[in-house]
Amino acid sequence: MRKIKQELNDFISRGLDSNVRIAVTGLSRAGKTAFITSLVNQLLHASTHDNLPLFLASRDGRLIGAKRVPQTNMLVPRFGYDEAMESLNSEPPQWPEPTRDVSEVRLSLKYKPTKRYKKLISHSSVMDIDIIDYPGEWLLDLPMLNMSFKEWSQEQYKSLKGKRLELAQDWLKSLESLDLTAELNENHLKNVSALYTTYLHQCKEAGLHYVQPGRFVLPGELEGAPVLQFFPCEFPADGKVQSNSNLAMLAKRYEEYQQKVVKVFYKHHFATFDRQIVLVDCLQPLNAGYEAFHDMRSALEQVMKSFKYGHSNVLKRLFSPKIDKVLFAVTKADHVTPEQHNNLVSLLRQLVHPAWQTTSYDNIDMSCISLASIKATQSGFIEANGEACPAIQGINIEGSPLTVFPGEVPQKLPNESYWKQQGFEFTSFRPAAHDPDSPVEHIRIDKALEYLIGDKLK
Ligand SMILES: Nc1nc2c(ncn2[C@@H]2O[C@H](COP(=O)(O)OP(=O)(O)OP(=O)(O)O)[C@@H](O)[C@H]2O)c(=O)[nH]1
Ligand SMILES: [Mg+2]
Repeated sequence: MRKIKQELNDFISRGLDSNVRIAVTGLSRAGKTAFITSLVNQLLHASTHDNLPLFLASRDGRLIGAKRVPQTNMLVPRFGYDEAMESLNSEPPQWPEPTRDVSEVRLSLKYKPTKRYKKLISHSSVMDIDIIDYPGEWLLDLPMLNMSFKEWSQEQYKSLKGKRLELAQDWLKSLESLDLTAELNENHLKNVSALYTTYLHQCKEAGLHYVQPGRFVLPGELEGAPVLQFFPCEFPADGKVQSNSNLAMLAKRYEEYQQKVVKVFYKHHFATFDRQIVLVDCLQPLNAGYEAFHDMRSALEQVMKSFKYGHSNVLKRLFSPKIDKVLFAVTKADHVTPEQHNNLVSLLRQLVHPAWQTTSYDNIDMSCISLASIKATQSGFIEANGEACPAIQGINIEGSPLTVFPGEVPQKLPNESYWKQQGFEFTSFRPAAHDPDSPVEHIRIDKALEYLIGDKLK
């Protein structure tokens, strides 16, 4: 009898709370895997440790516990939490492997509700959270939905300047030997596409993140598929596209990419998200230079357009919006001393606010924070010239102990001459060794949690 009552209670409370789907994105290496790993790790330890003081349900002792449960979406690969923890717990500790595709993990949170109607039904409620990891590069493809192959090609040619033009040389040369109007030669198209893909990869390696099509650099399960074998090209002067020509095939693949890759992502994944966190690594483009920094700004502006679906006809036609909160978080804050954290947030705001403010985002709340998912350094002070200077201490990637003042983070977007004069050099650190029975050390993961799900645990 007691068991039936308990099951009934669980059923009712689950029915009331349902679940929240939190999407985690960011351009490659932004820190998505580290963030999800830490978030899961923190929640699993929350009932036994005081590790989340800024997450009110936890601080107030209302979070009874969290456990991992099997995900219900069978079509999406499982997020590799165990593999990531294994890397962090290895000797010496390692960062988790880079990931290339969408994946998800589900947690079930049991908590004491504060809302009266919930309390009347049961002393405790259950909320499932799905955390989804997907590459931010996929959001860069959105404008392609509004462009024909010809228009898209023209846009891509326009962007061939500076570093991009330099990197594009091999691909552009290979295009010279391709007759677009000639009869289809699949092998030739494959070879030129390979060079275009290499060019996009090289852009990313040079710190230029705004690349299209996004799947070319992060193909996931589509690796090698013909739908990823096209490239922008200059149309014949008369604009005619002969059937069965190389050009006709390129245009066909582009359309297939729009329909079967871009639209499918928005319809089957994006449409299901309730909350979104966009992770941004500001330090990598600061290290890389002026062009990289401004390129990241364009990429972020592009990413933001996906949250503008209230006004976007393309997205409106595809699905009805669900995301009502977006959190932008600058990651790896433990690379700099704590008094620089405000500057990190201020820099992030400058990247995000102009684009956010010029568009009215229907009923979407937005906030910016800085965080470190997995703290790799300890902060303190060192004495220099008789004065106490802030510093961080950790083990660098090569395995040597390092104590440094990593430098100031500019509060505002620096101009080009700033890089010419001094530049930046933020060092990478190994994750810190930690006791597997304790949660990993973090900075403000709890603040992110409060923003993302605090209101749902009332
Ligand atoms: N110090 C420090 N470094 C971090 C932190 N989070 C991520 N990193 C560094 O950033 C790298 C990339 O982090 P990931 O979590 O793998 O980033 P990702 O966005 O999942 O990367 P992809 O899967 O390649 O797209 C790691 O290998 C670390 O070197 C952090 O909290 N602190
Ligand atoms: Mg990853």
